[in-house]
Amino acid sequence: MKMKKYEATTEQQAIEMVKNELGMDAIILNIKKTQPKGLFAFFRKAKVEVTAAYEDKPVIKEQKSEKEDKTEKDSFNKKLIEKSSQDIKKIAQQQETINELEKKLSDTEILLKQVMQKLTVSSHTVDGPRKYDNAMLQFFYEKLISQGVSAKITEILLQDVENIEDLDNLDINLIVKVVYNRIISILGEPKVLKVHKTEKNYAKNVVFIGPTGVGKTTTIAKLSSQFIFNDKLNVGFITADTYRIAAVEQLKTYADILDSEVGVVYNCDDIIEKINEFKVINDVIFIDTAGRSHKNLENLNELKSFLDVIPDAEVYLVLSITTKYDDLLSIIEAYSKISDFKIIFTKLDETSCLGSVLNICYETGKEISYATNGQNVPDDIDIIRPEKIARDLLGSR
Ligand SMILES: Nc1nc2c(ncn2[C@@H]2O[C@H](COP(=O)(O)OP(=O)(O)OP(=O)(O)O)[C@@H](O)[C@H]2O)c(=O)[nH]1
Ligand SMILES: [Mg+2]
Repeated sequence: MKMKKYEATTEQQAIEMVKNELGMDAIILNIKKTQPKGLFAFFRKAKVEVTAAYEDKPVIKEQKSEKEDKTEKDSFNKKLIEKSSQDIKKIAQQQETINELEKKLSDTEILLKQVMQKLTVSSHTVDGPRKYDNAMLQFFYEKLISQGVSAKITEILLQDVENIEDLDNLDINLIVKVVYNRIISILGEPKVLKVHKTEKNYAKNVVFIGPTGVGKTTTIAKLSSQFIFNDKLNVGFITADTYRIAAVEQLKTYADILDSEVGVVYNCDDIIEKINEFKVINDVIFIDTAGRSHKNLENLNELKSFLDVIPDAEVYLVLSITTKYDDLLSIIEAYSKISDFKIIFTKLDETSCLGSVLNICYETGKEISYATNGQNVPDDIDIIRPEKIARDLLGSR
């Protein structure tokens, strides 16, 4: 096959030229209108360029009579017009198919983008940080995450805001208010240790348990000081921590300052005996225990049998807020198996991330009570203030 281009002022003329020269079998490949360019283009006419393909063999024209020639020419012209209109139709159909394909492609592209977007959103919620379209929501999301609030709970906190209509015109104060209230409701009402002057032969038994070095003994000293100095109550101390060298001495030092008595116990019988002795003269007995790893089941079981013999024990699990959140959860889970308890958080002065407090309240449903924020006895302790934690988490100390 060979190709040749023909130029004429109309499409019809160009096709006629093709068929005349190359014969009826010539195929029209393309029809292009060319606009005149350059200076004086306005005065020149548009042209039509036709590209045709033909078999590479000469078209032999026989000598015919004038009449034969005319009839042949007429029928040739008729066929030519038919053929060229068929060619034009074919090209138009091809163009239509191309247009349809292009539309389908662009529809598929849009669909693909939507799927990708959905995939990104869901993968963010499962594996990584969530991305919010709204800049203010994104800001609060990052703020809460940086405070140690888990991604799951942060999303829960922002859910109420997300549901607000007209999100784009949100007032920042409204977001703060909504999230603040949600934090307060998750933290709940902190539980204070209530001790009253009691009749003889009754004392409240308050036990402190928890991992090693979290501040159990120091917290006992802080809390008991308040009852002795502010409420003028009689306080007795019992320690079951006979494992760590100087543990007894540590509690005795505080007890001496507070002018109180310390009893040391080694087993379950000892503790029952000591409680019976102390309850006669005291309103409250603070019982210190040895720090126990939550992974040591034998030690935890030993602690459990100890707790089981203490009448009406009010138990506090002491946790350092500096402990990794996942470990805090494991500690709470392990200790939950041996007793019910309220939580005291220590060492708040050593971190600026209070997210774990909120996470724990949400995930475990445990009640919270006190927070300590320094080594000073008796001052560095206070009831947990949910409003203060909410303010800290929202970055408005
Ligand atoms: N920074 C800071 N240190 C604290 C706080 N509470 C306790 N500590 C310190 O933590 C260390 C351990 O305190 P303890 O009271 O002995 O801890 P414990 O839980 O009784 O320890 P074990 O009996 O060995 O399990 C001491 O140096 C305390 O002064 C607090 O709120 N902030
Ligand atoms: Mg101790």
